[in-house]
Amino acid sequence: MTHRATGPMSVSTHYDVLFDRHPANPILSAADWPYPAHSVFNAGATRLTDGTTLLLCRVEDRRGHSHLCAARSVDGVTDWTIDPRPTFEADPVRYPEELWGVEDPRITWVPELAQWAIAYTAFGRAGPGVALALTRDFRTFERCGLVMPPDDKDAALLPYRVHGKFAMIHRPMHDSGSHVWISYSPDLRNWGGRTLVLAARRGGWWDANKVGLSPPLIESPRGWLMIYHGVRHTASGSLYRLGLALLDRENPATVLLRGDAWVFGPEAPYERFGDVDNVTFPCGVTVGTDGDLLNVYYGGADSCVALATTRISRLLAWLDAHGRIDSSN
Ligand code: BMA
Repeated sequence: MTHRATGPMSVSTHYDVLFDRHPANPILSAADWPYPAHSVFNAGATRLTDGTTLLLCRVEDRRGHSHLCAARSVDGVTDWTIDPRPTFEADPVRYPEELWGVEDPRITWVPELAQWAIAYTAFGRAGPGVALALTRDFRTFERCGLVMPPDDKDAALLPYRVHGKFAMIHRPMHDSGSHVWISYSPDLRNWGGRTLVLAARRGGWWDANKVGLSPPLIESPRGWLMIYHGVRHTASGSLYRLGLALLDRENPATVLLRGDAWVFGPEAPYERFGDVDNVTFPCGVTVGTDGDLLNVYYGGADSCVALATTRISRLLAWLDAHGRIDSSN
């Protein structure tokens, strides 16, 4: 029997392929921008009432600071209409925590408020923290200010209250490791009841030391589906890959299943090479009209926006086959 040499650049046929990269990838980059931009990546995503896909892209300028800019497309892949100027900029005079920019938005439609809530990283002198803003149209925004003090990021609001309170997934950073937590609030401004949800593993695991929510939690018939990123530190830098977990619908602090293997990671050139090599970093998803198709929008190597598609049912089936209840070590 002959063996063909396969390096890490090639797709292994021995693991399930859960996500299909769109052939048009990368779908957006700085070259598409109507005003000077250094890089465009890590976009939040939602569908507007008329079915248009809206991406709220992180745009980095040549100062190294980021702002957010909306891009709209009927099919969610091509013909993007990009706002001619920044849609949501840092406001460091009124919000000093935004001194060095706003990054990595996660968008949640909140039926109770009839508004979208955008959780984003506010980067200031004290480090990255989590801030929240509300909008009805992605043109005007009401800021709630800093809701999780530094160092904290990778946050998204849940669309519904949990036991009477708003709930937010976030990722505080600690010397002991950076883990996924949930916090609760009666009014979106005051937060407490912090509870650990998903811990980074240790040692040689792909998700050792640092994990974080990627897109907002995805509602499924079985509970909240979580796509999270795990960071592996190597001699030549960090590897940002994605894993899956399923959280209890009524009590999202409870992990029902967590996979051991990562399910998506840097392979394509636009994921392997960029400002930060070897990064796949989704901040948003949209769900198809069938309630199952999942469009995952992700940053490639901190340099572009790319799209991968999958099915919620496919991810749940994989978790049933490969997930464990207690898989924290
Ligand atoms: C994380 C975040 C992301 C970024 C990633 C890789 O900590 O800051 O915005 O894509 O690092 O650089």
